[in-house]
Amino acid sequence: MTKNLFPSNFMWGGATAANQFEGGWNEGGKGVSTADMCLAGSRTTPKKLTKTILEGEYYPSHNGIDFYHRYKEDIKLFAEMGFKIFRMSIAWTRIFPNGDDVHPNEEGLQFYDEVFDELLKYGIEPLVTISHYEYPYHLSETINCWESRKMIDHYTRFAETVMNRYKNKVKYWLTLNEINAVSLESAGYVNGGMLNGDEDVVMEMKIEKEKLYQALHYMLVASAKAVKLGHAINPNFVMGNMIAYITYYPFSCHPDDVLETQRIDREVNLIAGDVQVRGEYPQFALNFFERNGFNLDITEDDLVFLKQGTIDMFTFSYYFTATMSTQEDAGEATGNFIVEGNQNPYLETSEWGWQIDAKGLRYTLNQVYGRYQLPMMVVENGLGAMDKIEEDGSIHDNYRIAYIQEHIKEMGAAISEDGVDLIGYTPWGCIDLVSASTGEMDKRYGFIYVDLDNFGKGTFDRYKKDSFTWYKQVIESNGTNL
Ligand code: BGP
Repeated sequence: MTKNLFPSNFMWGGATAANQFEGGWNEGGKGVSTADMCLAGSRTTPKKLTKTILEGEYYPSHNGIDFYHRYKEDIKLFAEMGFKIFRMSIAWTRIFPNGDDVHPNEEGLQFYDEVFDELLKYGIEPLVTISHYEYPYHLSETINCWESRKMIDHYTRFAETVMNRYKNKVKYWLTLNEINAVSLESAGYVNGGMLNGDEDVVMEMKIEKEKLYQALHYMLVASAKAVKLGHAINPNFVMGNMIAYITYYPFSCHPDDVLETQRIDREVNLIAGDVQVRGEYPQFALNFFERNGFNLDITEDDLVFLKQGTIDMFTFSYYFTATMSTQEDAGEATGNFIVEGNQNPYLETSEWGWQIDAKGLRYTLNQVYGRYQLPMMVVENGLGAMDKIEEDGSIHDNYRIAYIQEHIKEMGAAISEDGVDLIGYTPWGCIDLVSASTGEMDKRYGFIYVDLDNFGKGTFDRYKKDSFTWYKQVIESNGTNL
């Protein structure tokens, strides 16, 4: 036993997203989402994205891991681990099947009523991402989602509808998942719902940077409007953002590397974060837009909305760090297609090229808290790994335990030694689910194993991994028994 580093009301839990685990894609009046159009292996490189649902092809979001039908069983397992909080998202197309429908779909609204009731029955606080990596596909086809300003109204109507409906059941809300990721070229479709306009079934992602930052702007305005609405609907709401926080280190102490690191940190993390916390673009963002010749549609009204919708809590996902250099001989590229930069020779790398860096989490928490002084939650973190299920149904995932253990230690240090106001931790994919980047099942994060393979074959049965028992004990001891 070590000393207690976490406050007694620290919120331990886990995180999921509807498009990656719910399934029931065409049940209960649900419409087709952007995620529903992706074949396995195609989530961020939608070359195989189809305009029609092809007979006999496997679309991982269609069944997900079938939370839609098994939520009672799953929530019971979360409760057994002692979850205080559970992060999930609402499938937009369950509520507004086409995105621009006149009335919401009552059956969809009822589904989440039941899920929230089930969570509350066990004393688990829902943490709801209003929109996580899926949009009504109809809006992609008609207005190209976040390429269009019209999306702001569609989103705010959806947000208002769900916040009103669940105002007595949900207190913690996140507006848009990994909002800053839309500016990364690999995420224009997955996070922006943007097609490239190609009429053909086969698409290449060639969305220009300007369009991506324009999309980010519209999303920031939509997020601010949702925050403002949320505060009006229930003053007790805690409204948060959600940033894919990518911490970069200078590859060397060469001042050019340091400046390069500062540049990318600003472009990737700080533009969105500053706007959501401070309600205005920092000067470096405006200079960046100008330097690149971006002619963005940013109106005076937008600037007012940004000011009125600043967040109460800063949340982010944290998986890896990267290094930046201006030198030609700075070593290998990250091996992680999501980020640019170089490998860090001091870190180990996951099977998917993500460099594991627990101390980097402590550093990141301090950076963010030092900049914004808001309560924070780490709402995604974890190790994607292949698991082996033994004949007796056990799964010995000591590598996952080691990963999370190290990250928890660093969070504890950030709280107790550095004074960071961290209020919760929801590791990603607390139950195995479909990977966002690969669209496959074998990149698993869960404490709970789901019998399902990359081709949709399996019983969907749930098994407790070794990490299940371990995490239960971590929560029970409030992070002292690691
Ligand atoms: C984040 C997303 C999640 C998620 C996670 C892990 O970027 O918000 O939806 O899946 O990353 O990524 P992956 O599934 O690609 O391993």
